[in-house]
This record gives sequence, C-alpha cells and structure tokens, in this order.
Amino acid sequence: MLRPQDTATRERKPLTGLWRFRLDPAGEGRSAEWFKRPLAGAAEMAVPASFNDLTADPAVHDYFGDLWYQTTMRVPRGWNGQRIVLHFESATHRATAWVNDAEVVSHEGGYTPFEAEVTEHVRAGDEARITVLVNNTLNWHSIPPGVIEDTPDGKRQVYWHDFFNYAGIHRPVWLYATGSAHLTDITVVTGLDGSDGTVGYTTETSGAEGAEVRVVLRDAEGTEVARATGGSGELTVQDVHRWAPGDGYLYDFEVQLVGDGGDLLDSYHQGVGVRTVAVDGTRFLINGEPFYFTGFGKHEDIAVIGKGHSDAFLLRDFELLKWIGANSFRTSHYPYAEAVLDYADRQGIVVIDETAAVGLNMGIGGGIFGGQGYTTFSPETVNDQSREVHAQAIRELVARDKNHPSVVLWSIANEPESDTEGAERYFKPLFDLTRQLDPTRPVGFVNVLLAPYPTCRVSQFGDVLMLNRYYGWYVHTGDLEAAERAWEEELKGWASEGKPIIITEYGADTYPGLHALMAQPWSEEYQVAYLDMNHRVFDRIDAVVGEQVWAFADFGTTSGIMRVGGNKKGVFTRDREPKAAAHALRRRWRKDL
Ligand code: BDP
Repeated sequence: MLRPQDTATRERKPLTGLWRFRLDPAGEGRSAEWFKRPLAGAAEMAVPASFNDLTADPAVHDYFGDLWYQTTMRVPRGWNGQRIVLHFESATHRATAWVNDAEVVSHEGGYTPFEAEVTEHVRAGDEARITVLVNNTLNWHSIPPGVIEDTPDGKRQVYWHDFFNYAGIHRPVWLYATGSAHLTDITVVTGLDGSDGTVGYTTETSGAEGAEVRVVLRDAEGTEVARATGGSGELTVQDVHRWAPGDGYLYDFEVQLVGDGGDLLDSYHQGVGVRTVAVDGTRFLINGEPFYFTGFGKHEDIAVIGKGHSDAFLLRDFELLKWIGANSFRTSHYPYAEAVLDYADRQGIVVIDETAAVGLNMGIGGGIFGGQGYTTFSPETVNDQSREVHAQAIRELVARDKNHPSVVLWSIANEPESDTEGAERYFKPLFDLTRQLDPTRPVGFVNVLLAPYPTCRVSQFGDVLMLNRYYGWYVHTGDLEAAERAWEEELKGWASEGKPIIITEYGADTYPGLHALMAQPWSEEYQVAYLDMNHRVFDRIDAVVGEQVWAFADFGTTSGIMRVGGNKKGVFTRDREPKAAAHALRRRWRKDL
C-alpha cells in the first residue's frame, strides 16, 4: 500500500477537521444502519485526535465499545474518470467504514493504515457521506490484548500495558485519486560497495498491462544520478552520499508508469536513504561502522489530544532529541504515525520500530500493577488466534515501514512473558515470519525484568538483546549501591551470549520540582543519580551498544497508586520542559559541547 501523495498523476484531499461523533454503548448502530443518514444526536469530534480527553464527561473519557464518526465532503470535480480511494492512516483499535450506503472496508489493529477503492460509490463533484464505526475494546485476540470484566458496578476494560487506552481516529484520513493503471507498491533495498551505493527495487502495479515502469533517482539537489526501465532492478550511485545517523540524506526515487503511447499513467516519489545495517558479534553496524544508540523509549502522547498526531509536537520532540544529543528512539509501544518516520529519515534519527504487542504478560499485572488471575499463553487467553493477529500486525508494520532508512531494527513485542515453553512456542514462528518479510534488518523483542538472565526462552531467537531494567526503581528501590551490583551481575550474564545489547528502558519516576539532598526516589536528584549509576554499569560492559532512557516525556496512564498524574519517568515533562536529568543526559550524550 502506498501512502497518499500529490504527484503529476495523483491528488489527495485531507478529511481532517471536525467530524460528527457519537457513542453507541448498546452496539445498535450497525443494525439500525446509522451510516445511511446524518448521525442523529451527534456531537462534534476533532480528527485527528483521541476522543478521550476532549470531553468533560467521565463516561466518555473512559468509554469502551462502538463509537461512530461521520463527515460529509465534496469529491473534487476534476476526479471524473479517476480511480478514487479512501485511506485511513490509522483507527484505534479497529474500524469499519461506509461511503454513502456502501460498506467499503474493515480493519483490525489501531496503528497501521488501511484503504478501499470507492470509485463506484462516489461521483466527482457530488457530496459523499463517510461514516466510520470505530471500536476501542481490547480482548484476547487484539494486539495489545485486554479483557472486559463484569463487576458489581458494570463492565470494566482491563489491560496490562502502562499507558492510557487512547482511541479514535489518531491520524489523517484521505480521499485520493489515481488513474486506473497505477502503482500499488514499491520496495527498495540499499547497499554499499566502496564509495558507490546500490538501490535495488521492485514495484507492483494494477491495471497496467502493456505499460512500462521507468525509475529515476535524483539527488537532494534534483540532479539525476541514475535511471532504469523495468519493474525491478538495481541502480548504482557513484560516490554515494550515504544516509547515516545525524545525516538524513535522501535521494528522490521516482517511479513512473508509462503507457504504450508514452503517456504518463502514474508517478510516485519514494525517499531513499542509502545505508546498510548489520549485526556482527556484539556490534551493531550502520554502514559498517559500530553504532551506539542514545535516546529514549517514547510515546505518542500529548495533553488534550492524546495519541492524535501533531506536526507541531513532532518538530518540538525532534528539537529536544537534537538538543539533548539523542541519536535514536524506539516506537514504544506501537507503530507511530508515518509522518514521524518520514521526519526521522530526514533528520537522520535512528528508529527501533515496534509492533503494538505490549502487555502479553500476566506476571506484570500480578507483580507490579495489581493482582489479576490469568495465564498469559493458553487456549482461553493469548492463543493461536491471537498469534495470527500478531503476525498480521507484523506483516502490516513491515509493509508500511520497509523503505525507511531510519528503521534499523524490528521489535516484535515489548515485555511479553518469555520464560515459559508457551512463550517459546508462541514467538518462534513470529521471528521466522519477520525475517522472511524483511531479510535486511535485525529482529528482536524487548525482555522484561521478570525473565532475567538466564531464564528467558525467547531471546535465543533475536539478533539483538533488548532489555528493560529498573534496578534502583522497582527493585532495590532507593538503594543504588545494591542496584549497581545486581544490575552489573545480570548484564555480565547477558553479555556472555555474544549478541549486541541495547538497554531499551531504564528510568525512575520523577516529580518535576521535587528536590531532595539525599537523592530520594521521585526527586529530580534521584533520577540523575539513578541514570549515572546505570551509565557506570553500561560503560563497563562492551556488549552494551545502546541506552534508551524510559521515557522521553511524562505520559498518560490509567490511575493507580504507582502513578501520579500519569507515568512520571519522563526526562521531559508532558509539556516538554526539561527535568534536571535532561541536562545530565545532555552532558553525557552531546560530545560536541
Ligand atoms: C515497562 C514498560 C513500560 C512502562 C515502564 C514503567 O515497558 O511501558 O511504562 O515499564 O513501569 O514495564 O514505567
């Protein structure tokens, strides 16, 4: 699937703004055919945004179930005779859409795009009614999972991940037009050969019998550097300007579909960063050079708009990454908006790209966030059907993000149960699948402190070890000496595996403005001392090739005795102001200061 674009042959129209919106607690809208007329009793809702915090009503804030969005738009007059497509960058966690009276698409999974051709349901120049049934419940077959429990006070949505279940239409929606002969997919794989670069490509088309594919590669100044004819092939770029961390140099790869008579049927522009990624022993190599990750686990999380994408916050966050000297982040704990990855490509920021498989671990619920009595992997809980949903989430992630030079590593899950036979059986095929989908990038998953060395049975499948550890916070709380000893001992065990280790989370909740001379937990001083302790340990272990602090900024969670207005492990506050730790990290990471 190609992301909508304006080109010589394509036009798009954003469907952002205020839509009609209404909850459907009884789940009656589908059978009552609400999509056939203007939504009765509707409020208005911003798209893109999470609906949860745009309300003063607690029942809406915590709502789970069916919710309806509707808008009316005019199809551009000039689109007569064009193929017209309705495209959602995401809808959380599943959706069905109608155009006028016709159901056109359904999609499971809250963070990847989906689309449908709607040519036969609309007319250029006429109005079209677009209705979307979004459902935000989590169950044993959703990624992430959850369960709806009956309580004396009614039904409750329970889930095991530590961020608020924001939902709605979080990213742009588009109506776009192409010719009937069009490109449907482009894949590029880049390589290096001395000072030259290679760009291997494959394309897919539809309705294009007799048409020819031509490709042109241009440098950042627009000068042509290579061209070829044919649906697949390889281009060579002499004296290539490599894409590298801190140098987001992109070539423009234009794919053209040309008809018999030489007419341009379709044109699509794909940014290409020429770089290589490899794992060699305990080293993580980008362009053959050892790379050390500095940065964060992040969230798509902003006051008021929740997980709604904001270009303004995108810029602010990347400014802070640069200011602090971070060269990377992980898309914890779900695929981020495509605009984020495009920007990472252009900024030369390295990305660990994660699926939404978070909370597949009933041990964490019992151990940290309050008791509950489920088994993680069983026929009644996370089972074969869940794994197929997980597999589909991986397929959609790789399909969406395969061409981003910034993405150097797939993370197929965060902190799942990983010390049982059930976990081993569940994960083996998912690693195989990811490698089959993308043989060019390393694959890993993020290990939890409940499966310490040497108990983990899933890390054997990873090319890289990704560890989340909270020595000095959840264990040895406030005792950094004991924490340092225990952490180093465990890390030495992992180092003996001979793989690169990235510490994908370490962090301490910190209430901004709370100070304590004796560096007590929750104070700004403790966060700094905690990070210092971790860094001493990392610097003594050669196999550690990265440190990503948890978290970039404070973020919204469900309420609980461990959370004060959300998770406060941010190095920045939720409105992106620095805590003392931000200055300390900047001193460590900014080699140029
Ligand atoms: C880890 C999770 C992360 C949490 C963090 C924490 O990966 O989502 O927010 O710990 O407890 O378990 O702050």
